[in-house]
Amino acid sequence: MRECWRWFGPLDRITLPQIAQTGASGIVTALHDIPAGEVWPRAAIDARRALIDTAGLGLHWAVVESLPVHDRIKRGEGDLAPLFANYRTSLENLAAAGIETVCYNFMTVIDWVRTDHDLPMRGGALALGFSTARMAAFERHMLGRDIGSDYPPEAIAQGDAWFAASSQADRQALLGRIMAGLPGSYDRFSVAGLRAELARYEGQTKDRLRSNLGRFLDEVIPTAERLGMRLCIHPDDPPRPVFGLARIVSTEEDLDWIISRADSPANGLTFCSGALGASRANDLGRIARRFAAKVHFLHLRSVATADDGSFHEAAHLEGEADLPDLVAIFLHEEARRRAEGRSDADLPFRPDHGHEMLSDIGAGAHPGYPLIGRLRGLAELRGVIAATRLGQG
Ligand SMILES: [Mn+2]
Repeated sequence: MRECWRWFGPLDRITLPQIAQTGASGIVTALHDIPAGEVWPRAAIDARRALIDTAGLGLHWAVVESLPVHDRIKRGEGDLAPLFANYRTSLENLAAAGIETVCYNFMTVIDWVRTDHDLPMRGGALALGFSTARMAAFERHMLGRDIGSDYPPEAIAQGDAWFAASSQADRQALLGRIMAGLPGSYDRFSVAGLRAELARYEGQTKDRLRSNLGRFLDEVIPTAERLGMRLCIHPDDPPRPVFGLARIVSTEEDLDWIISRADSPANGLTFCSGALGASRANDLGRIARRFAAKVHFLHLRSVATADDGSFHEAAHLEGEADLPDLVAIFLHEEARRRAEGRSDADLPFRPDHGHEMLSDIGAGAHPGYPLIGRLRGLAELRGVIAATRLGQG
């Protein structure tokens, strides 16, 4: 398993020499400054790769996360031929630079959602979390949505009580934390802006969203396959509807639909134990065993869930995900690939998120991406991997 680290590029406060000190060798990054839908030019890809290669640190660009899918493709809106052509050109440019693994997602409007960025853990570390009560309060009282039975009745009642007691500052802070998951920019939607954006997805049912993903796969998978690339879709985070938006990458059945939709080695999955693990209906071990052959990239972390669907991000070896079991499954898969002489037998993985802790506090990392918290996760996983390898002989 190839130890990787997500780096947000030259503007990331965490530097390549710091990443080298964590022991990771693979860099996971993207050209975040290029708007979704535009071509990633060969020169820009080469410049990013050169930054990583020429640092003399033994690092290489292992995975693109993410090559974003334009919202119009997700909505199936208008003439999409130029957008599909641009995506294929970006894949060709990445392949020419030697990059083979490309992560993407099919979440609409917002990439990930948390209501809390600073839940106190033991000794003062801070974790990300999702409260169904406060999400229900936000949707019902700030967004003005009819949330019907989207959330459990007790969560809705708790959310009503939270809202009634909240100050204007509490509400603004909640809006800021929820909107932090907006992709690609630091513009935060206002409530009015979010409402307008959501209106563009009215009538976008699960079936329609699936057919739009199917069309995307039809358009790009043959090119990826010809280039020897591996696309890997990231699950919805959290794996439940938010803002009433349809979700199609949340369950085992969803993953089966995606894999069955295009039978190609280029059509694969990012196995994110944290995103999938936030739903108790997902049996992580079962999903990992079932789809191991289609997994091209691993995000390893663990969450602790509550009865009402709330969760928080636990330390990597705590919470409910059995990461040692998942590591064993994927080491086994690597051995199987190696026996077949495959070139993709070294699976890239990264510690996906970590607590803000020690010198992370106040250091201003991206939410979920602090230096020390992820270093702790990576080091623990490295130990698990080494011990499991010994056990598997
Ligand atoms: Mn993930």
